[in-house]
Amino acid sequence: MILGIIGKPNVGKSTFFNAATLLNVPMASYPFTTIEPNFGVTYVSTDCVCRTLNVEDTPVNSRCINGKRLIPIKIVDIAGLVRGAADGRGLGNKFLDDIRQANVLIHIIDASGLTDDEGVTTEKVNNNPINDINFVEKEFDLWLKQLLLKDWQRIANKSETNSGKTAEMIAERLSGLSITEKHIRNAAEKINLIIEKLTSWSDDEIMNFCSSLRELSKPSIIAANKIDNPNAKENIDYLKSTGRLFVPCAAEAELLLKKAAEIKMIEYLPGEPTFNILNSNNLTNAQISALEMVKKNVLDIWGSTGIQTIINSAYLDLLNGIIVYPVEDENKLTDKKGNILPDAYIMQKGSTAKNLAFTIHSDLGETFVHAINVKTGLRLGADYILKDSDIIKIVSKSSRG
Ligand SMILES: Nc1nc2c(ncn2[C@@H]2O[C@H](COP(=O)(O)OP(=O)(O)OP(=O)(O)O)[C@@H](O)[C@H]2O)c(=O)[nH]1
Ligand SMILES: [Mg+2]
Repeated sequence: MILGIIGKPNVGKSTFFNAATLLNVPMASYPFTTIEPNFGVTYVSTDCVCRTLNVEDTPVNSRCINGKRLIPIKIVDIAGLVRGAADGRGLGNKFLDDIRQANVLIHIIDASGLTDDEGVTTEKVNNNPINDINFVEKEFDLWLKQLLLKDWQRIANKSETNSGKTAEMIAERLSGLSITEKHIRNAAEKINLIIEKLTSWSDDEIMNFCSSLRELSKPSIIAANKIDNPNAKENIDYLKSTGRLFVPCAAEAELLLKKAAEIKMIEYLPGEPTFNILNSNNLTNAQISALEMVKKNVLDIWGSTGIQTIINSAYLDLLNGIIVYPVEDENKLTDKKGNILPDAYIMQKGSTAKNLAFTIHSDLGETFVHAINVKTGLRLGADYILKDSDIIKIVSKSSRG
């Protein structure tokens, strides 16, 4: 699973990426600072079961800080997108090619309204963030449509003789885009189009199909960035009135806090509404005033920088993720080496005990016998539907030796 960051140029995509990963990719106040995609690792954060069980854990595949389990995920930051990109403007389709593997998107907009359509910094406030959202999504849909139309006639001809295989053929055409046959079937069904009758689809219907396919295969959350700027308030109120899923955020503030925490200047956990200065005697006046600005303009008004909420929401809400903790020793809650609650896995809601076994290792899936719900001691069958925060022992023929 990969989390992709998209948006028009200069809205703060790379700043968000750096804040999320603590990498140092270039950020600047002009468009197209980023050209090549940046890949990194960030974390989904969840309340760890160690607290409710009152045990001290020793995580292996993840981290646990103050009772928050941090599970690593991949994230990619790409070039900005301008109107006409699908026809080659700006960096053209390059951006779109870089995002093809993403399973879920964070779509960043500049809530301060101080960047124009092309991402150039302006004096005049642009008060319609929905326009920015719409054009970025439209470029995505146009790009998808171009890809699809490349093979349209062949798929249409074959579909007439080989009814039932159309979704499979489209999935093949779009392979490498993390789009499945199921996405394709559901996308058509959602807008009442019959996939087997695609030869009769109008141009508008093909375009609607592409939008529907984008929404299902690359669900997105809007990150309304730069909320430290007072101009943002009006745009945020406006966004609220539209009913779109969005989270206000301040990428620059998060970056500053995380960097300060990294050098032990402050104590700060992503997502928290406050931070503690560890030793104010060592701070310069400039550092103190930067931290005060973050507190005054972001945390006190908005409750958090929003970055962790957005990452969590992408995985846990949009991708329907739950967290499960497999262990090998159900009494000690350990793996073979004695690590306590070593691993946390993000699984999709609806996944079964057997799915978990396969996710851990294909051998474990193939030789699955049953599972144990460690909290209740109950024996579970292969079809048991996992719940959030479950601790599971998989019993397999191989594990029974
Ligand atoms: N006020 C404010 N400025 C921000 C924030 N996040 C980013 N910026 C500024 O916005 C400008 C653009 O930031 P980048 O991260 O380079 O933006 P980008 O979207 O990656 O830009 P491209 O790669 O050119 O598409 C920089 O001057 C950042 O300092 C924020 O939370 N608040
Ligand atoms: Mg960038």
